Amino acid sequence: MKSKILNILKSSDTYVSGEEMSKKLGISRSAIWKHISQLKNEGYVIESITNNGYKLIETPDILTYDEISQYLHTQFVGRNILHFKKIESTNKYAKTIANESVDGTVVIAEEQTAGRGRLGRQWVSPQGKGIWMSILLKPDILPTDAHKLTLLTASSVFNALKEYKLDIKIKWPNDILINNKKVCGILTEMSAELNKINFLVIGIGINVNIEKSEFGDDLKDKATSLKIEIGNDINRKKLTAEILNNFESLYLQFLKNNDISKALEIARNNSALINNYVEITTPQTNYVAKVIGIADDCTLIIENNGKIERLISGEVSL
Ligand code: BT5
Repeated sequence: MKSKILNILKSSDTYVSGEEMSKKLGISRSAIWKHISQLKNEGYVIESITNNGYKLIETPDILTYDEISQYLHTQFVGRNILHFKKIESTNKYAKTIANESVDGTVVIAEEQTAGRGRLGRQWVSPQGKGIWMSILLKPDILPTDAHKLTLLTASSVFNALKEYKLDIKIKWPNDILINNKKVCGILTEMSAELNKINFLVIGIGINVNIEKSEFGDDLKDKATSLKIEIGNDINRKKLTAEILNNFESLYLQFLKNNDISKALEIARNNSALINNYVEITTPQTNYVAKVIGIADDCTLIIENNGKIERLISGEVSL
């Protein structure tokens, strides 16, 4: 109902009376007023004048379904969006609601107070400056194929960012870089049995409108944002939808024909690693190797001391 009221306000450039809305929607005028109050709480600036009605003056920069759906072309990914002003971590939350939530649910927060990277590392997620979201999926694939979805997600983000015409590279397995600095990180987590995935949560963090001065000393030299690279604010709503649109299109292809070739092509053609010497860190050791390519199963092909090896995941630094 709140969305319907918002749509009526959005499509009118004059005042809409409470009575008119109450007739149209079949609810009382006090119910209309309650929904208007909720919208104001979300940040919509709505002017109300006695005898005249309500007028939408300003729409907030928030990543709710009401704001994103105008750009969304998906069948199911992002059709249920759970939006939070502040949360510990969207991945953590998505895992707690996974069993009772529909496939394709997206959890989005304006701010994360305990955003996480891999191995429990911190992910900096300031309020209203990025896209901090998690996609919940329930695919009928083998747990051993789950890592392919990290690559597929990276390729989706790449596709969505392509229009900005920047020097964007995918750093296998889970980073997107602009001018060699990290603009996006992906964290895929799953709950699975040996042969069956219960659910997957794919967390995507993108630095959108963060200023250079807002990165702490530890990140200043290795992180960037779209705003830093482009020089002006970017529409987070459109970008969020574009990522979900691109993701669903690659994901459906993968589910239907087990075909990941398109995502692989993007990851290969725009790889930050291929043909470079990198340092690989495993829990046991670290060593330098040359990256040869990305295999059809999405593992990284490296040449280590003359031997060709494959990595399924890992810490790779340039
Ligand atoms: C990642 O881990 O890159 C995965 C990041 C996933 C974040 C999303 S946001 C929505 C969802 N909810 C969550 O709680 N997480 C996901 P990793 O490869 O381990 O990289 C972590 C490292 O990146 C840190 O140790 C920092 O050095 C660096 N880092 C932290 N915050 C950053 C930021 N905002 N931008 C760039 N680099 C950052």
